[in-house]
Amino acid sequence: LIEHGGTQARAVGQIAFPKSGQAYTVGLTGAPGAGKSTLTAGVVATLRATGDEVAVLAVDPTSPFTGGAILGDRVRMQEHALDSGVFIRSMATRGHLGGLALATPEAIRLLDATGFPWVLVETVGVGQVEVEVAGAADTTVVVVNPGWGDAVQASKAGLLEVADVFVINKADRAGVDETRLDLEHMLDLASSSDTDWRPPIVASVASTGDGVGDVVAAVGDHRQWLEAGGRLEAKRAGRRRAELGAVLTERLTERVRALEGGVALAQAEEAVAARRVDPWAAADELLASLD
Ligand SMILES: Nc1nc2c(ncn2[C@@H]2O[C@H](COP(=O)(O)OP(=O)(O)OP(=O)(O)O)[C@@H](O)[C@H]2O)c(=O)[nH]1
Ligand SMILES: [Mg+2]
Repeated sequence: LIEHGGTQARAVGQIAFPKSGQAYTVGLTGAPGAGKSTLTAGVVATLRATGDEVAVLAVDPTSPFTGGAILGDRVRMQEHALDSGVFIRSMATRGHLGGLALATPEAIRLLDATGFPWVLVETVGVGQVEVEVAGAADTTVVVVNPGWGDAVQASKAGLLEVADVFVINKADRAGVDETRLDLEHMLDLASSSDTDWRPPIVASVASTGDGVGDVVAAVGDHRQWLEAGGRLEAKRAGRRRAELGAVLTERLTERVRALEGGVALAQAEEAVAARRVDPWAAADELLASLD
């Protein structure tokens, strides 16, 4: 329902909101094929070993009626398919007007409200919305691979800013040290103060499970840091504020969209085309007519 958006999604959201706020959310993002799903499966296994239940949202930005990625995720997370303590959903927006940016927080809240103590969100770190979605977690894990340039690509994609933990996955390949140096260097340039959190850099081989425990430990360290001094609550409050802004914009866009095909808009277009009115004045008039 949430993927489709509309009034039913709202009804679900209204029930979920007051029951939410307990789950810890972890975003995992990085370039296509970096090993996010494999790593996520490993993280799920580690968390399950403590007895905690885990929900995974694999956000698929590529297709509104998603195809390939779902199959891939199912295969990579197959070991958890029969575990009733694990919920895995590959999510596409289908019809939600606000797109992934608005649908994902609602989906996370629902999973939170149903009692999962952990919600993991995997997105491909290409595109502003996907990075934004992954960054809107309590802890964001950015996955890169060894080799010159991968860290630079991550930086260009805006992943540096959202990273709380860096993982150099596929550490069975050459170039781990170079990538670590690249990341350290970029963190040096970006660091603003000594009291800020400096993202740790962890190496892993997700396909064998090596280092996955270190990734979970680094997430735990960041969580502890956030929970000290009320940082976690402040971060979540900031997120809700940003969400309000996005919802407002979306609601206004919906109302403007409702003008399409109507007489008022056609007349305004005609007036602007004929130079009788300037575009700003025409827009103000149309907006006033919405009320
Ligand atoms: N050598 C090696 N291969 C790995 C490692 N981790 C994952 N892989 C392989 O890399 C490929 C991609 O892994 P995925 O987990 O699907 O990567 P992803 O980032 O989720 O990919 P997308 O969701 O398609 O962007 C698969 O064939 C994995 O088996 C690793 O640590 N070392
Ligand atoms: Mg994947």
